[in-house]
Amino acid sequence: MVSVKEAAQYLGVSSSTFKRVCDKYALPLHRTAGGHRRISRSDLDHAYSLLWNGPRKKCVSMAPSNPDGTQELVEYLLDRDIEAIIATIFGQMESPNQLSHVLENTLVPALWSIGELWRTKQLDVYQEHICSNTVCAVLDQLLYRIPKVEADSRLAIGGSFETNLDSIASKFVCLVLRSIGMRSIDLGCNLPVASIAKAASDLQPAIIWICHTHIENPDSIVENHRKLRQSLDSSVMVVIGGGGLSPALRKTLHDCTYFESMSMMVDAINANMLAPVQ
Ligand code: B12
Repeated sequence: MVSVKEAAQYLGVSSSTFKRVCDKYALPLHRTAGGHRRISRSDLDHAYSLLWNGPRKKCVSMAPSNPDGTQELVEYLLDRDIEAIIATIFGQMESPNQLSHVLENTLVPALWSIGELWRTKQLDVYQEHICSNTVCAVLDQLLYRIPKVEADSRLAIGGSFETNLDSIASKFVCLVLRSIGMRSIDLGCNLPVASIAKAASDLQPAIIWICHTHIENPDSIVENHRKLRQSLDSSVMVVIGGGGLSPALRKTLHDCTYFESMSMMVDAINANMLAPVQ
C-alpha cells in the first residue's frame, strides 16, 4: 500500500490532482487504522497508465537486470572495496566508449538497490551514505583511468541546481562525456543559477548538463531552467536527466533537452543529433 504523497510523486502530479484522478477513474483509496489514505500498488500502476496513456517505462536507473551481480556490487560498496568495483567495471568494458552502458548495468542498478534497501529499512542511512561516498570515490578514480581527451575537443560543464545535493549523477555524466572524447568539468551540486551562468561565460562550454535525481520543488526547477536559458548564448545546449523528473515536469521544461539515460545522450552526441535550443 502506498501513501497519497508517494503515489502523487510516482505519478508526477500534486496530491490534490492524484485524489481527483482516483475519483475520476473510481480507483479505491483505503484507510489505515489512523485514518490515512492508501492506494494499492496495482491500482497505482493502473492510475499511471490511465493518466499517461501507457505503463510506466522501466527506466535504466531502475530495477537491476542482473540481480546477483548487483547484489555483489552492493556488498563491495558497503565494504568500500573500490578496487573490486573498478575491476568489475573494466571487466565488462572492451573500449572506453562503452562506459555509459557498463555503468548503467553496474553502479546505476546498485544505487537503485541501495535506495530500495534504504526505503524498506534494510539499510540504515549511514550505510547508504557509505555506499554513496564509495560510488563517488570510484567515479573520481575512473576519471583518471580513461584516456586523456584532446585539448581542443568540445567542452561540457554541469552539476545540479541550488538546494539539490545530488553529486553522483553529475559525476556519472562528467565521466561518460569524457569517455567519448569530450572535455568535461563537473561543477558539483547545490549550484545557484548565477554561478552556472558565470562558469558558462568564463569557460565557454558547448554543452551544460543539469542533473535532477531528487526534486523537491518542481516550480523552482522550471524557474531555474528559464533563468539559466536566458543567461546563455543560444548556441549552448542544455541537457538534463535524472530519476526525479516526472513526465509532467518534463513537459514544462522547454529550454533544454531531456535524456532518459546517459547512453541515450551519448548516442545523440555520436549521431550529431544534439542541436542547440533556439
Ligand atoms: C544516494 C542517494 C541520496 C543521497 C545523494 C548523495 C549524492 N552525493 O548524490 C542523499 C543522502 C543526498 C539523498 C537524499 C534524499 N533522498 Co535519495 N537516493 C539516493 C539513491 C540511493 C541514489 C541516487 C543516485 O545518485 N542515483 C544515480 C543517479 C545517477 O540516478 P538518476 O538520477 O536516476 O540518473 C539516471 C538517469 O536519470 C540519467 N541521468 C541523471 N542525470 C542526468 C543528466 C543528464 C544530462 C543525462 C543525459 C542523464 C542523466 O542517468 C542516470 C543513470 O541512468 C537513490 C536511489 C536511486 N534510485 O537512484 C535514492 C532516492 C533517489 N532518494 C530518495 C529520497 C526519498 C531521498 C530523500 C527525500 C530522503 C529524505 N527523507 O531525506 C532525500 C532528498 C534529498 C534532496 N532533496 O536532495 C528516493 C526518491 C523517491 C522519489 N521518487 O521521490 C530514492 C529513489 C530512494 C528510494 N528508493 O526511495 N539520496
